[in-house]
Amino acid sequence: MKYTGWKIISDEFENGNRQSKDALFTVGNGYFGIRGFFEENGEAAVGNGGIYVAGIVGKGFHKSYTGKSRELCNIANIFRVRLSVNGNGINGTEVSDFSRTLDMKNAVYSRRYIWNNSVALEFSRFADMADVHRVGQKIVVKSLTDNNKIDLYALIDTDVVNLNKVSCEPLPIQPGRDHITERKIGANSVETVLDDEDCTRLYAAQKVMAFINGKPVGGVAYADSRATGMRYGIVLARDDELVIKKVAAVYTSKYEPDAKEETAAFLRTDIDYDAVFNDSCAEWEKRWNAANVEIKTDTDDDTAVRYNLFELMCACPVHTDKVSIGARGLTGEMYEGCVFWDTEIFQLPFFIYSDPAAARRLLTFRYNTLEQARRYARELRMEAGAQYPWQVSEKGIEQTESSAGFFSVHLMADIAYAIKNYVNASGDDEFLVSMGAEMLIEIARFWEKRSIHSDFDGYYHIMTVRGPNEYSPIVDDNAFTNYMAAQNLLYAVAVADMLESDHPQEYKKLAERIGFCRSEIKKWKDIADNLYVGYDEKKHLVAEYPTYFNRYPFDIKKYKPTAKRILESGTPYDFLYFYQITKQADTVLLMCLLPDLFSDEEKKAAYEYYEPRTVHDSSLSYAPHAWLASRILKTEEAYAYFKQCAYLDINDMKLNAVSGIHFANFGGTWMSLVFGFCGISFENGVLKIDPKLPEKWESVKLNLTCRGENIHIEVSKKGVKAFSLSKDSKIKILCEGNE
Ligand code: IFM
Repeated sequence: MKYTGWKIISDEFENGNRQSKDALFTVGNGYFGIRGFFEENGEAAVGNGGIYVAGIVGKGFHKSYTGKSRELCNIANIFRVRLSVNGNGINGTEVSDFSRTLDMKNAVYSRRYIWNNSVALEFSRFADMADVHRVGQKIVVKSLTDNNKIDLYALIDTDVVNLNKVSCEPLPIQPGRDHITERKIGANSVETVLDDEDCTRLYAAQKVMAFINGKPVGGVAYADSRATGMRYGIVLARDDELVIKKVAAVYTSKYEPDAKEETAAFLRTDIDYDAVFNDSCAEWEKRWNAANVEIKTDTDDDTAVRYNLFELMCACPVHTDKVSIGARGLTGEMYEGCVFWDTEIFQLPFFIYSDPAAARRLLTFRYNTLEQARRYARELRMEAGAQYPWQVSEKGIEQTESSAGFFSVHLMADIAYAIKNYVNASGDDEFLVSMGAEMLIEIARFWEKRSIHSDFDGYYHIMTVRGPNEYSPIVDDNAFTNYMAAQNLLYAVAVADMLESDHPQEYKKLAERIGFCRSEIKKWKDIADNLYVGYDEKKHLVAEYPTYFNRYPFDIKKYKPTAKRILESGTPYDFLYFYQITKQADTVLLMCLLPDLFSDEEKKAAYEYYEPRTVHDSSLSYAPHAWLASRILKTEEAYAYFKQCAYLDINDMKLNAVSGIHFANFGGTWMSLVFGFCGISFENGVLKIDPKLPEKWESVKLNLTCRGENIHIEVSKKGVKAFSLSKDSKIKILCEGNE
């Protein structure tokens, strides 16, 4: 892999094993996620791609714990190309000078190679950030020899199947299911019906233009039973260049009520590819202005971090709050586009501080699914409150394949934590009044039902939970869960008080609507003050859960000799309960999220105890380790963990990027840099910067959005420079303790 600041480039052709890097080269705009697949022929069924549209799913076949299961759906291939040169279809042999590039500045993925020493080919594509329903594709065929007879079809092809859900198994990926039940093939447009419960209709249309040496050239309309488009039969002399420029648009009946009309309108409009591309670049420029991080270093870290941020922005819905970002975004079918706590705890902070409107939309998704969460709580026999499903579909329905989701209740705390985080940084009180307060009250009610008072020891206990450490699937008093729950309860009390005093009308309406009564608050305070957490006084050590210390030691090196998870090296899942083994950051993460509740001594004790017992069998583990290690001044150890985050997918360190890249980790990379190395925190209008940069970095420059102000920060070995770009800044900045 080559890194050039704004670009990452791979020149490995990897014939037969090509899909392993497809997810890595995904471009998107929150509506589309488009893997880096090859659009030209020669890829057989798995060459379909995937192109995913947020919230567009087909009928599922795996067993979900509740509800109907569904699969993220690979839509019609709007980039399909059939190409032959002198009657020979181009294929994976006779390829030279191959490279594929992700240009993150303009959000373009391109590939180039020479085929059979006769033509130089370049394919590039982008998902339009200015109008998210659109994509652009450009194909350049340059003749390297005389009289090359080119036959090129630029198509929309409905002959697609999903990739396979279990595609983290050894390559090549096996083709999955065809989710299209009906196809209407028109002239440069298709209408497909999916097999989901809504029988979603998906409309795709395209406009194609062709040029030889810059001069427009006509094509012939083409259609068969599955595909439609334009065909160009052309003879190229040496050095002649055929350029195809295409803009395609997709609308769906699930989210766009006028989908059919919108598609027809697109076909009627004159579309200028270059203008569409320029508008998209202009949108990306705005995003980068707010989000870019520059690291001065002689390593590749600057580009690698940018890659993490780029993919986060590609996955974030800008067009709706009816969907959120899945654990693997729209880059693969693992977890089927479902949303976990990954969004609130790991991804959201980046958006809170770079694009608060996007952060608000992501939280609004939780508000939009609050009713389903209430229903889920009742199904689970909880008489009050809301339980958000652990692995949730776009409709707010549980998709976890086992009952494990039921126990992963820290999600409620994570959502409430995220609301507080967002409101603190954005100052968006309107969100708190109109949506946040209701979610917080329902979550507080959930904790009230979930905590049990013991007359034996006088404490409240939250029993039978799965904390972030999923290798201890059912424990009592997980410290992460209990601490976070207590904070939620206190915040819910504060917000209810604020609402009653500052917004009495809204308070009254809400209280009536959800039957809320002040007397509930008393109990919340009592629970928050008396929730039990195991603690070793002598060692200043917080217990992940009280019986953790009594379990058997586990020899990680022996049982996890490779990067593969422990389970894949033959240790049965049920055996793991016996051991002091932590799948992913748990207490370590807690110390990062609530740093003011723990002393430096406790942070150090937690890191030193749990780090050697953590197997990092989840991509959510490295970032909290980098973050906490940097805060306790183990800077080089922190840097080693940071490297695992920043390059996790680029180097396919989890050996499963093929089934989708890891979005929690992308957010984790940002957090370990901003909150960890730069030591940035923002609370109650005060921005603190207390950095400790790794040896290999000379400086870091970044912008943060706090309470509507744009703050520019430069951290270097020599010191810190930070200022607000607003004239009447209300933010107090403390650099290493100095105002
Ligand atoms: O949410 C995570 C979980 O913490 C670990 N397993 C994968 C999930 C999705 O990323």
